[in-house]
Amino acid sequence: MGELTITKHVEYIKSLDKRKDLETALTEHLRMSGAYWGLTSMDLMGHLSEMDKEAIMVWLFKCQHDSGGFSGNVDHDPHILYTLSAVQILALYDELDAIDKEKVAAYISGLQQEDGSFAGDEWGEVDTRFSYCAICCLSLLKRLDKINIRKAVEYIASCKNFDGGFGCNPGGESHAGQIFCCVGALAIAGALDLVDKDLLGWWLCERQVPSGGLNGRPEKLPDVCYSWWVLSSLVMIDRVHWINKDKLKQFILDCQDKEHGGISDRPEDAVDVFHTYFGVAGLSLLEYEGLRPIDPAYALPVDVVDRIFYS
Ligand code: GRG
Ligand code: ZN
Repeated sequence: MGELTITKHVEYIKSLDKRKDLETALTEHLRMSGAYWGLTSMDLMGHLSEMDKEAIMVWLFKCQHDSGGFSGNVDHDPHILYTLSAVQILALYDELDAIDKEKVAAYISGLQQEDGSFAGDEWGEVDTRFSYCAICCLSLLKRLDKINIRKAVEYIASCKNFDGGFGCNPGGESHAGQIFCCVGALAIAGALDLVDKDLLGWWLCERQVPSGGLNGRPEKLPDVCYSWWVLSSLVMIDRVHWINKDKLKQFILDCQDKEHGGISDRPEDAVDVFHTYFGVAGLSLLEYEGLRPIDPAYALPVDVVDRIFYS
């Protein structure tokens, strides 16, 4: 089996800040999530201290709005996706006490709808991704009591399909990304009994293709990011032994740019920070030597989650 070229990936992530190319321009609006992906990868590889915490904190606070929500970058509109990323970054840096938690919690609870679902922002798009963001974020802030959690769980349960999977809305097709969101939210809410574990586990392990990689739906191509969406869901429902772990490890390692660092969606494609994070996070779930363990529900290193809840 090949090796994870940690030193190269660390250099790749450190170089992202200095780049001014097309990829940087295209992802400008979601920089908060990009920062979370890069910083979490660095922490899992044991190199977080090499990032400029001071500068990151100054920029992060510039992205907070009067509503309490965070935007993807300075001068953009707040959204629940970036609010979660900002809170996750603060958790990584043990700086959750540096924000007004009540204010952030009020922003999130204001997005809950009558049926228990969540809108992503003031424009009102509803999606189970946002249910996950709300529940994960409020749990990290210890403010789950600010929403109607019973209704939030009922809404997620209403998005469950005949195949055991979950979609973005009631009746929406099962997709591994949405399954992570629904299973993760139910895990945090203590409601995993609502998941049909054998049925869902079967659907999820069927995502492994002959190359060892995982896809997000039947008939689709494998992609490194599903090493997170699918694998974390399998771990949460205790069915990870239903896939071939060594073949998946090999697929992720084959997607590395061993010369310049970074991981791509499929072998030979161009690398990006999103797939670098999901490759490293997937290998961490597979207990790859030299990586720190990641929590499958909070998508943060286990010791960060332990520090919040057990110290
Ligand atoms: C903290 C890890 C973390 C996440 C925050 C944003 C979010 C919550 C979750 C997103 C879940 C999701 C829907 C992921 C799927 C992303 C993706 C690869 C979409 C592409 O889907 P298709 O169907 O592509 O267009 P395929 O792979 O099927 O060809
Ligand atoms: Zn992908």
